[in-house]
Amino acid sequence: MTTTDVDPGMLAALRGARKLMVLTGAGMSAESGIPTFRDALTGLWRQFDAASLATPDAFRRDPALVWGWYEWRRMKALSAQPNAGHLAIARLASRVEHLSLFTQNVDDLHERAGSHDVQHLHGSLHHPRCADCARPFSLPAAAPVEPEGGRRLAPPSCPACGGPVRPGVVWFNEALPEDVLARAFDACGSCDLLIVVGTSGTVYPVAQLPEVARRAGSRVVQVNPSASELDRVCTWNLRGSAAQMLPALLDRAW
Ligand code: BV8
Ligand code: ZN
Repeated sequence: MTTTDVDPGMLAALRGARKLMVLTGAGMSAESGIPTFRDALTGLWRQFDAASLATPDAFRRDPALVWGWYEWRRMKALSAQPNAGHLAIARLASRVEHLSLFTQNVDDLHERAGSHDVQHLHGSLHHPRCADCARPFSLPAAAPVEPEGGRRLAPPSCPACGGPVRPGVVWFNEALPEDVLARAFDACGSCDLLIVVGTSGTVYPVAQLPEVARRAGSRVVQVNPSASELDRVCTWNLRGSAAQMLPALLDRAW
């Protein structure tokens, strides 16, 4: 069922949920000013699409092009603020017995909104590591200062082995963190309600989680201003933005 308003059945499912799972994608951070993965890239990277840069091959081929992109994105993430949708999800945790939050996003806006135990299925901009020996690398606390149009930037060298430092994200054709993915499948299989926010449902294995939840008997609410690959799977498709619909859901439920 597709609706532009919060539905009484949805509210009852939310109020009655003992175990609630939330899964977010790039649309969750759109109203914080962070471009989604679907949005065209700009500046130095405008002739690329994100999926072609977010790969180990792209980094091997041109580490400065890729590292410059991630530092520009890290600057954007650090200068962004959590939006009303992030804050609503953080508030939700005190309303239900058990909430598990999984995100495909690599920013830290859920954490900065007050959510705890945020599970990053695709890693994080804030935890780079050595591409060779995997030793974690500490970035300076201050946000990088990158030109708006971006620039090529050679990645730092690992102090232990001299290898190039890489972003702590999961690239295409890289395995997701096994423990986080296993927890996500467990949560899908046991939650009463899954709320999916701001994802096109096009990237696997995460894109299959809503269907896993439905098959396990959960109901699924999707919050997205547009149709997505997940429409056919979700119990309710709530057409609206994260920053509008999530506070409305909470305000109407309690
Ligand atoms: C793997 C981190 C195996 C990096 C990302 C064919 C079929 C099935 C699978 C595959 C296939 N070919 C290849 C694969 C596998 C591949 C894949 O799924 N490819 C796709 C393109 C078909 N998957 C992988 O490679 C994964 N790994 O399979 O490994 C393996 C196993 C063992 C050993 C080795 C290998 C890894 C995938 C992870 C890639 N990394 N991100 C970075 O950020 O740079 S993915 C990246 O795109 C994001 O993290 C996100 O997860 C994903 C999709 O983006 P969304 O979050 O959905 O955002 P998007 O822009 O797409 O959409 C935004 C949505 O928000 C829209 O719907 C929009 O309407 C909505 N919206 C907009 N504004 C708002 C809003 N919603 C609410 N409010 C708003 N205001
Ligand atoms: Zn190293």
